[in-house]
Amino acid sequence: MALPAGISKVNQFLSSSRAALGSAKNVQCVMGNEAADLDSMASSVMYAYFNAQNAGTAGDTVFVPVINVPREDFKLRTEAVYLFKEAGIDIGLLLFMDEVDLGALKAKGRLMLTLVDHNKLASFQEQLAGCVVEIIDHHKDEGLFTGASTRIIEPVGSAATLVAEALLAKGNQRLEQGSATLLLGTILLDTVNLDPEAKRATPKDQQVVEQLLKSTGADRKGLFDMLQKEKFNVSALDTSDLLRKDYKEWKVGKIQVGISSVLLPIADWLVKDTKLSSSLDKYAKARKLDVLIAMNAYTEPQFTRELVVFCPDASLRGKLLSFLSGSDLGLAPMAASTVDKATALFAQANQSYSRKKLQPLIDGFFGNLG
Ligand SMILES: [Mn+2]
Repeated sequence: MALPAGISKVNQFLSSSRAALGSAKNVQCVMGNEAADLDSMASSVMYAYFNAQNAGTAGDTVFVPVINVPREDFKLRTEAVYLFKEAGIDIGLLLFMDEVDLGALKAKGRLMLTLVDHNKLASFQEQLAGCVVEIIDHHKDEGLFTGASTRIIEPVGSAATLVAEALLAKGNQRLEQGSATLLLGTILLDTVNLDPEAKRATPKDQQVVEQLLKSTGADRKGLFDMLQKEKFNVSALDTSDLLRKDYKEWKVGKIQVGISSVLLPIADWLVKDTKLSSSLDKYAKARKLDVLIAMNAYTEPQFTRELVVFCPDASLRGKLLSFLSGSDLGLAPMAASTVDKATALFAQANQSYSRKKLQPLIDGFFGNLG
């Protein structure tokens, strides 16, 4: 398949900025937020490209997008995997957080930071605060970095809208097809295809989308539907990826608990992974978990919830399972010959139990164990 028009320029930019990391006097990193969702990733790539175009070949600063998660995590964002591919961007050329030492660049006085899709650094990155020179964001203004040379913070539906606006304002009435596709798909996903009922889209999002549509020739609904579908398409992920895609872990008393939201029916999971119990065991051991819970949720066609409880300690497992079975979760055991005793599978009738609601229930139980 031929690449979208113009995207080779973006790939060349990514390649040369990576290559110049070691030698450039100043490194201006364009960094999205720590959740590294599609908006953060697309906005950082396109805004770094915009900065580099503006700066031209003169100057001793290299502009580089930095994806704020390890490379290993990119595949978990299945909608991003789809859209970057559709736009023609070579993922191998992107720079991920485990591939650059921002602290070392800062120590050498070479680091400048542009924050996109956030305007407050994550707590583990607060030591970089002195390096922030630009902000492009759509979250609530935290009132920080007021001396930044660019400080665009507007409550639009997507940071990509503000990045697209900057690119379009630079005399480009049209963007190259690949770049426009990346920005357009991101805005559509963030605004639920500009749906007024979702209350995400602003007039500016609408206006930018209209302009981007001219550059891509895309079918708006078709692109949105594909992205929405790919967001829930976990077929490329194995059990460990499925578990860590949307995962929280905490300690109650002496008990280490992990809960994952898994977007797959248990029946499909058992087919996909015929050694599910040993995969759960491996995941739990690596994180020193006493209990690992998977909350399976899917719409096929009705919204359905199921629960997997993995607990190798027989005594703890007995207490936990009788507590959960007696709760208002509405659990009905499911049988599967391929899982061992440590793994309990349930259909869950009470659909109101999201992780937010299950967590305090579990906390209460383990808290009372003493
Ligand atoms: Mn965003």
